[in-house]
Amino acid sequence: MSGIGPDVDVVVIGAGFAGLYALYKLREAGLSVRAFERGEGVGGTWYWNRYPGARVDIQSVEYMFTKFPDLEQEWDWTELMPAQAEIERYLNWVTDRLDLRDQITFDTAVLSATYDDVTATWRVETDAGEQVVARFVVAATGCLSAPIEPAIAGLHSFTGDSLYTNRFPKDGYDFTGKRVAVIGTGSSGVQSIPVIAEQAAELVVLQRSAAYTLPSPNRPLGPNELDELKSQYADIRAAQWASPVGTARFGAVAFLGRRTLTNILEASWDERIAKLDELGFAGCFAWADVFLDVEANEAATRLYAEAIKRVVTDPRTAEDLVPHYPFACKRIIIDEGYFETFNRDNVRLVNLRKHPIESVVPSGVQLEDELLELDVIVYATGFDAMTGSLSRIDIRGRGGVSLREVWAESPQAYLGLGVAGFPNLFTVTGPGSPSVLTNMVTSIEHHVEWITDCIGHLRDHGHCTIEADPDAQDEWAEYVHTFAGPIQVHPSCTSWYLGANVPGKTRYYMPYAGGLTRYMARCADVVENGYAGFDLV
Ligand code: NA7
Repeated sequence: MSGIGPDVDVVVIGAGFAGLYALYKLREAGLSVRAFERGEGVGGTWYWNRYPGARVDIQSVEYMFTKFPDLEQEWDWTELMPAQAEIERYLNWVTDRLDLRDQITFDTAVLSATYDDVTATWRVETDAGEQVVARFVVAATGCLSAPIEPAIAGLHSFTGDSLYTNRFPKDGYDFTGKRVAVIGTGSSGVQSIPVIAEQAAELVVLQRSAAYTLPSPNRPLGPNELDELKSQYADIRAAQWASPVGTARFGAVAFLGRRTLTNILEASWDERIAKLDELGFAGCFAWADVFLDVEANEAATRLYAEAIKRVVTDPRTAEDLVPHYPFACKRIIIDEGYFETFNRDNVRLVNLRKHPIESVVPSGVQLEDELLELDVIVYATGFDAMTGSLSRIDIRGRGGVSLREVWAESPQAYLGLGVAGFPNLFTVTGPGSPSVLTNMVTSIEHHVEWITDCIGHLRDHGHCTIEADPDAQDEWAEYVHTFAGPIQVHPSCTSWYLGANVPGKTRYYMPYAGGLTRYMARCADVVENGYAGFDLV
């Protein structure tokens, strides 16, 4: 650490999609940058979540950086929707092609970041004992990177293998011949269960809330298909950037493109069933009113129960697999053979609402009415989303105020990018950003470019600091709330969008659901009006 002035212009925390792009753009802008990454490699979410079956729900040709026309021609995707390993390979390739690796300190977590009012700098401290003073901090810490440990008694008493989907062993795990339980049926559970079932001797799925999941349209890209797509990249990019969700080709929700204007509430049961016959699971939701109206949503769930019955042969299991909260209040899952897995002889579903877990014990899981003897427990129990990764760092802004404490009360960030009281701290995909409701890569590119331009503006105009104005932040938060409809904030919804999956976390709808295009226009407007809502000093 130098005695006078900062060591670097910017510290970037994280080396996933956001951190890598931030590193590239900030360096391109002529700024000195250091990045710290907790993992041993790049990838962020795609580094840690290497559980069997992990796959993105966006088409590969849109789940990549969009601003490198030469580079994108060189990268060959093999599937319509890539699996974790391929995305991780892509990010490593990009890192090397853009020559970013040397600027990243791996295997190093940032423990604290403290703002100094006098020098207008941040002192960043790592778990390796290093201290770096920077003018700006760009938190590229991801929305789904702070794992939650499930509140289950005796968790650490188990003498078999405990695995976590969100930090799955790097060399994989062989479930062959093992008695396995998976706890959690969100995206990670639903994607890993069919793969584990194929290997395990016995698999028990411990389900607290049933999942809404749709069959994945994934397939290998056919011969010449990628060449054809590459020749259209310019058009694909234009369509992507014009789309409110940052993806024009719709991976998981392809059925949305086939949505009719018919309301499910105006359709007879026979008409609803006809839609199921035509579209399968997607037919439950291909109605105009399902995403807007709670009653319509309930009708869709009844149709979904019918769709499950068509696949799952055991009636009690089929019934237990029906969710009891609105469709699309949580992120829609895509799966490969999830419901079919429950027809296997070695797979059993336990409905935890009827048979709660008492505790984990040395030999397995003790339910209220049964002991499950196990060799392996897989926890697919989720994240402290959107705020958790930053709240776990001791971040102190003006006057020593703690971001953790500020966000515990109300997780707000102006435009999702900056927090009042924390000058020169940028939160890529922070609460109040469209991020998780869009293609993350597209949103990340937008946010990072906005931040880079902003820092360039400050430098060019001789400003030392930028800080969100508390009133502007409040107004933004109110505006963000206008987009959270009755489905998203339904009392029965325990989504991570609401923070409702974390015991004790304030129930607060965090992402901006107004669409990326509208959001980008607003961000541009803020800039045109001299960074309206921010104080520049
Ligand atoms: P999710 O979607 O938060 O799912 C976590 C699952 O774990 C969910 O089914 C939870 O049930 C369950 N869970 C959590 N704690 C417990 C305890 N204590 N006992 C039993 N079951 C529990 O996380 P994922 O990793 O699957 O997916 C996160 C995102 O990654 C996903 O949305 C995609 O965007 C990609 P609950 O629903 O809380 O009743």
